[in-house]
Amino acid sequence: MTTRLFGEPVQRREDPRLLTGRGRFLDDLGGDALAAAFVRSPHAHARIRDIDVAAALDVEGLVAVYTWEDLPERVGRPLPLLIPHPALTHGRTAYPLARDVVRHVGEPVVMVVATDRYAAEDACALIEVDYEPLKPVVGLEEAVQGAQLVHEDVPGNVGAHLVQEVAAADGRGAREAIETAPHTLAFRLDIERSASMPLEGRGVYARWDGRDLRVYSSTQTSTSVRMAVAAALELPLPQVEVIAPDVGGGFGVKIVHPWPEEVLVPWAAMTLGREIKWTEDRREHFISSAHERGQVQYVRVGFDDDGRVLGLDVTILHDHGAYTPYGIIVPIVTSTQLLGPYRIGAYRVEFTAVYTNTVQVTPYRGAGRPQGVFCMERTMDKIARYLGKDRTEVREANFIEPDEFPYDQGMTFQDGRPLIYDSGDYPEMLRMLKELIGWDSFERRPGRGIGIGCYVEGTGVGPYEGGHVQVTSDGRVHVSTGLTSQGQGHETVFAQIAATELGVPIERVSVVTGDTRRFGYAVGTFASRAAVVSGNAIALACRKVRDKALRIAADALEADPADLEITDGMVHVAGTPTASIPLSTVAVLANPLRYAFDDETAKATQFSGTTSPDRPPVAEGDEPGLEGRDYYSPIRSTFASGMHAAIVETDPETAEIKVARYAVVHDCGRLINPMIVEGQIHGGVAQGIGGALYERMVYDPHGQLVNASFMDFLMPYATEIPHIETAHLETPSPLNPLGIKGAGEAGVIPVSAVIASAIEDAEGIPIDRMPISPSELFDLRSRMR
Ligand code: MCN
Repeated sequence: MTTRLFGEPVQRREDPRLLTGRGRFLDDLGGDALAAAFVRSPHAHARIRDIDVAAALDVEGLVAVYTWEDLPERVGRPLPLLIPHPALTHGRTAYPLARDVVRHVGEPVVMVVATDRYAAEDACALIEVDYEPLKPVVGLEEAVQGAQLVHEDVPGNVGAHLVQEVAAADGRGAREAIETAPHTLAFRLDIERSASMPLEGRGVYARWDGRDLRVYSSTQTSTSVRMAVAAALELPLPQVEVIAPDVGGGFGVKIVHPWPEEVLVPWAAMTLGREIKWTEDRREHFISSAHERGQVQYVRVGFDDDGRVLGLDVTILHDHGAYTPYGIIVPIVTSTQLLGPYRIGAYRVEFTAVYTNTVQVTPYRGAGRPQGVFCMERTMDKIARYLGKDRTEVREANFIEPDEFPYDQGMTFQDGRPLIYDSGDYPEMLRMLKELIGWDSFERRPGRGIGIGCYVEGTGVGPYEGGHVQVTSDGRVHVSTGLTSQGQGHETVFAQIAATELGVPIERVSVVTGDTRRFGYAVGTFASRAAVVSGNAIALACRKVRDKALRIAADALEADPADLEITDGMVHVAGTPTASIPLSTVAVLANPLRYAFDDETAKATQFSGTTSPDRPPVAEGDEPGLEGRDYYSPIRSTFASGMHAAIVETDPETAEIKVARYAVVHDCGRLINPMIVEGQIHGGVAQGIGGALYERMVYDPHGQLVNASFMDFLMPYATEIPHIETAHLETPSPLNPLGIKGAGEAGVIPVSAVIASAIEDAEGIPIDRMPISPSELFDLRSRMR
């Protein structure tokens, strides 16, 4: 049995439980709880004149009705603005229940608590809210005109404006470099809104026992929900526990905290002294959670005869929806990571984030990068087309070379840290991709095209994560970390890390995530950070435990700790497996208070283990037990990278678009589990194909989301997703002990750019917007004729 499991395609340990219906998701809990439901605004923009709840009070089973007026000061104030930034001069967040103005369809206005959801929904239907409709602001163009304001005190609807500029080596700015470049191009790109669509929506279930509050939430960040709830309800942190049970997907939307419901449900549970649960329905998810993407980009580029970019000037209009709970992280990621694997002469990027009367925008898998990559990769393709060169040749001309790492792009990230690429090998990656897809032998013909897209992704952001590792006297290893899991396979990969570090069979390792009772200090699962940040923290905690185990075993074996190693759960002198002691025994020796149960006599005994009479049972500075805790706090992001290629076929009559082949070369440093990484990439590519060809939020001029259901919002089925061919390149990160980089968002990032590249190749028509449907391609063809 091997214990060197790091890097092995170990089967996902969580799957048998989840696939046989033994998962416990939010709605599987709290069967006896009261149900909450919400009256939500039917208007995109309106003033609330009056709320009449009288008719609802007669509904059988009704327990309570709350409007903003009923909330105590700390609960009723605007929700937190999580990541402030100096450029976000007019950040705005919603009240948990609308106070006087509603700013998008779906905004919660009244909360109802009843004995069951039917009664709660019946009561909601009887509540009359008197609205004075205001003119809504829908769409970026309307927002920038500023004739109508989303927030009365935000002039021009501009929440944030930021310019970042990196000069060329000769000191010239991007605009000057473009003016004097041999060739220039200018164009506009449109990326429509989409959103995370986890199978399980949001949900929260709370119970209060008069002293402690326990909250279950379908969240990506239980520790932050805990802090937010404790602050809002004025409870000391130790009296609040937040547990993320099994979570059926998140894809970004569940990092926002607290959601209004995450404050209101616990508050009502405390107020009524009853258990309360709310689970989001699909329509609520569409109109009351968060969306993303949604940008218009104006691009100017100057380049030389080889296609080398001398200057790039990008102006971005970013649609923020009605509120900015997550600050301006999305446009910041777009603007700072847009440059990808390229060494660009001079770069200027300017973005304006504007408010509209639509659902707020917060990060969705890829978090601003798909938009940035769409911009950069469309630019590369256009340069190639202009110069009549192969698209890969132009990319190669611009690549950062392997000997240029660490490479500083000159940009500053949200947290004020510089964006420095730590490692990578882009030319080799391109060579691998071309071979995988057969780029050089591709037979182009009308209606059949090949496309390419390259990207880098800053992953593993801080500030920190922790790991706790305990070996019990039965030789089992219990690992806990505070971040949550939504399907990424953490139970497996963290067990692989612990098994490898401690030299124990993986069957003996168990992993707990997302439970503040087990681990209170954590940040959360987003930004492809769990493997890097928690993974390294767990490895460091294991190393502490290992050192202690070797110390104790050395005493017992009368050996030098330096001569010992652990294999298959046995500590032994290297090269002499007979001189050994099981890790389980080491765990017993680590605790001077022993407890033993005799099966024959069915008697338990408890006693203090023998120690030397001249030293205390627990040495000064030591702790009882074989366990350890450690934290890992990255100095800055580590940069994963990837290149994708696709072959697309378009129907000459119907303009139907089919992705015939899809190939990925990916570099996330050292792989913990290649099978899980491939699964992550496959899921991401599928999501990306959705974004490229199907998924969009369609608002009418009144701000109504007209496709707010799975009947109308198209998502790809397995039948639309081709087999995805994957190859890995491993350039270890020099920044962290395990040499890893993140992988969770990688699949989705370049897909729109790749599909656009392939359709353009098949059709000979510029594809400057995403998504693109058959009818839009049909229209483009008609216009080109
Ligand atoms: N991994 C690995 N080796 C590496 C890097 C990663 O084996 N060198 C493994 C990790 O151990 C983990 C998985 O790949 O099991 C993803 O790792 P990581 O990149 O650290 O991403 P996170 O675990 O932090 O997950 C977050 C990421 C994000 S940001 C979104 S959005 C997303 C995603 O993961 N949402 C998901 N993948 C998802 N997958 C599912 N099923 N559901 C979601 O909601």
